[in-house]
Amino acid sequence: MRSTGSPDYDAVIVGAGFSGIYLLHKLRDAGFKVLLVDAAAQPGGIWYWNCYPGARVDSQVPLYEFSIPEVWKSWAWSERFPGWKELRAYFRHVCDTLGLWPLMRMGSRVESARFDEEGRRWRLQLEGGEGISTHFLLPALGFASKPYIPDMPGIAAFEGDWCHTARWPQQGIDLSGRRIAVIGTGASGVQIAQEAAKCAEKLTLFQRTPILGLPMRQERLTEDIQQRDKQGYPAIFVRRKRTNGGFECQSLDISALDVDATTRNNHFETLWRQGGLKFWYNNFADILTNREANRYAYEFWRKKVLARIIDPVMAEKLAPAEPPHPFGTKRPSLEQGYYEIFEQDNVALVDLKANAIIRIEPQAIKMEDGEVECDLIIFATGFDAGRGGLIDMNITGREGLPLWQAWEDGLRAYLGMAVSGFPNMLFAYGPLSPSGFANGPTSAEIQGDWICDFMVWLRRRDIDLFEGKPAAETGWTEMVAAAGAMTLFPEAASWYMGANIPGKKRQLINFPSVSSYAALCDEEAAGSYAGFAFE
Ligand code: N01
Repeated sequence: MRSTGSPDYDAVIVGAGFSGIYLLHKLRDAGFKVLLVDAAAQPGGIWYWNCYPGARVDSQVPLYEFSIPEVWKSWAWSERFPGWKELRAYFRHVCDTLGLWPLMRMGSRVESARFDEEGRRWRLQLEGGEGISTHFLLPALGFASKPYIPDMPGIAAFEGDWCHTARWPQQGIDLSGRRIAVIGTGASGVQIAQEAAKCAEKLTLFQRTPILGLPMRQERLTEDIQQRDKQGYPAIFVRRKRTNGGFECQSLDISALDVDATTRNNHFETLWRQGGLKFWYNNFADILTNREANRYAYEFWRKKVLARIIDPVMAEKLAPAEPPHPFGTKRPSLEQGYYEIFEQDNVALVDLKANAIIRIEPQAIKMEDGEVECDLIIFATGFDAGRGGLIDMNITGREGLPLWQAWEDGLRAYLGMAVSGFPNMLFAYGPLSPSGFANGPTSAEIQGDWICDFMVWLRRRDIDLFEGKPAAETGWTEMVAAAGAMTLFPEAASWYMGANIPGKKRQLINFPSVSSYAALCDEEAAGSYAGFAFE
């Protein structure tokens, strides 16, 4: 490394979620001088910030954990779909087992990161004023680190409490006896609503688009059961890298149109009974690419849900005859009694498409028709997915180019990891990688292994600087768009398409298959990283 002495670190990782922790483990073991920083007080990433009642993962044990033997062999879960407290404990277990704590600086926010051309290093400014320098910058912020709160006139004068689900106070909020408004019915809205319905004096959900919820089928797990099942874990961990979603299996290779109605319904029924996201990722081959196949899935889903709702007006709002979007093109949330809460006297639904919010009053939400009194407003309104956290980190590349400006006309990135003009920076779980489409740990391990191998390759050749080539980046960005165009995803106004944020360019922000992604990354390595320029 040239110029004014060595930087403080070979690599600084930002973010202590799955991607950041895995990178730390790999790079430390590969002999790099590495530091991880995170604004949160504890590791866990999303599971630190989203500590609202009911927050839990939608991938069943053992999919949502590392494949590192010393970690999984010494850990047991209490539920098939663990909640945020247990996930946080798991992260502590990982850091204990792998001995990572000395390399982690928690409670330390990166205010800015600037590439110093002269010194060939990244200069990071931490909250509080401390500056550190690093050869490589590895942001691992997750896809959902920047909450989105829509403009709501009057919110500043609201006399009750309000917060976003992803900025839930660490000390918690007691929901009992409150008059609660939940805005948004994505996965976060569903989870908090199920809990609030149990104890709120009044819970009102403000729904713009109905969620197409799938039954979770939660189960308690014992250590004995897991001890027995652990024999099969290594095979599952291998298999999950060979699927599109990073789960243990994937879609069938037959079309929903190539089987008779009985066969089709039998398969739907089997997936439905198994619960979890299987109705999404283990369904017929063309559910997400063919309108007719997709409609069959929707009709099955609707019939199941209608059987659980007594009031026909409510039924049409929650499970309309016309699909709000093709099934599965917004992430289906796993529910636990969600449809039943609307039978309770203390629960109401406002259909925002028929009755929009005009403003927030000091003690109520005022709509076009009427108002809802409340003392707690919960924004479950999602995230500026993919780019939001990275832009907030104030990253500046060559010639003072800020990342937000590089992405002004849309997200672009090579391999979903590198942006030209930003040398020696690779982000994990970022835009145009599988991230939001993929099971987190699967994606974290594929990218973490690849990044570590790349850094070792650079070290062996004494290469000081790398940068994604603009042509490779354009090719990758166009390829992700072309892959998206072959699916029904562009038909939904979802965060997958960047459509949930006013002014954000509509484009598929995730690469649609983990296994193909891994193969392309392997190809890049086998081809001596031809998509990168080196100095
Ligand atoms: O956010 P979302 P989320 N006025 O963007 C509505 C993961 N996750 O936090 O659909 C009124 O999905 C918006 O309406 P519409 C998972 O990958 C996982 O729930 O745009 N409403 C929608 O209903 C998930 O997909 C878990 O019409 C407004 C909601 O807010 C991702 O994170 C749990 C509005 C936002 O839904 C994001 O989920 C939680 C406005 N101006 C999250 N703007 C697990 O189970 C938006 N909305 C693991």
